Amino acid sequence: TDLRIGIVGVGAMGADHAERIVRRTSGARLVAVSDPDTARAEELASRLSAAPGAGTSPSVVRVVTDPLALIGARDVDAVILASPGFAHAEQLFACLEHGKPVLCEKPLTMDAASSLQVVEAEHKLGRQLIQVGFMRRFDPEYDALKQLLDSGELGRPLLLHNVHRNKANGPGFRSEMIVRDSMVHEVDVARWLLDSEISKITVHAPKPTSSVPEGVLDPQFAVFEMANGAMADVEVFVNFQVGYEVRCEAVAERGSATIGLGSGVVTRAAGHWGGAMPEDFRIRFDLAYDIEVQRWVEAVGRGEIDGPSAWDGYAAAAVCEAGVESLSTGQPVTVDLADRQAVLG
Ligand code: ISE
Repeated sequence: TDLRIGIVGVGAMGADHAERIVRRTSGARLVAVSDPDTARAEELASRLSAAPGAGTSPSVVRVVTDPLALIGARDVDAVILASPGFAHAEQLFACLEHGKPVLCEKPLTMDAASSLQVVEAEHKLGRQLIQVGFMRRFDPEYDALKQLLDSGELGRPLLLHNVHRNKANGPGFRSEMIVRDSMVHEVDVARWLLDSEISKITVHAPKPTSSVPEGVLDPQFAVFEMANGAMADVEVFVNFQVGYEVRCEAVAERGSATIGLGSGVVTRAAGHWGGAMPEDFRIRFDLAYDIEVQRWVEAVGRGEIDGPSAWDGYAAAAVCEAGVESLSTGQPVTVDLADRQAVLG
């Protein structure tokens, strides 16, 4: 039987996941959606109720106005949270209370303290119900880079250079959000690829691009110091104007490896070479999201998670909190991370 999924929040990301569940995920069925914009939720529900699905049964998607009612609904086996970060804490606690597995889009919560409470509450239950939507771990290019580094072929990784650019973001995408919603991906990538916690973060910002409102610091330039001695630098530029671009070069003792140089066709013609740039992350990471959700559905069937845990979400929140502080002072900030052993035993 299909895993019956409810989605909270059907903005850009939630609607993308809804399509994915209905059209491209096997062993899963979308049964309910919730969004403060009821008209948007109704439109999606009726469109997808008619859609031919990849699952074994046709989807009949209903709208549940109250997100907590959706989480508690008896016919919802598992939840995808694609609501804004500030709504996550309450919704995650509801998932834990009802014993519902949840794939939570980043950030886990808005600050380290509430993220740690989530980790502790889940730990008390004795089983992992929360997976965090750091989908880059499922991107075939990142995955290949991780395997290459883990193989030891290039020797010990010394540093990472990361570039993360968006075509544009609304004026509401403030400096702190650039850290918590965008840079958070590199925070997770660095922890995962380098297999170490981030112990110190410094976030600098050059004189901002003229495409942002007064007071918004875009682009930003961060340095992560890892507990194991490696380092990473990150450029995050969320109003690049040109298109979506995510690159990572790992430099190790005996070589380096770069990903994100442009998938698809690179042409050479008329004195130029190049390819197309995707509009946004839904296009660039389409396959990563498909793999993430398919593997999550299968893991939930086994009573497990298969990807970044609540701890990973908490660690990222703690780093971003320090990052926001560093952005305002320009000084390095030591990350105050709870002792993993003490929390998780
Ligand atoms: C967005 O929220 C994402 O998750 C994208 O992956 C990221 O590239 C973008 O900067 C964020 O705004």
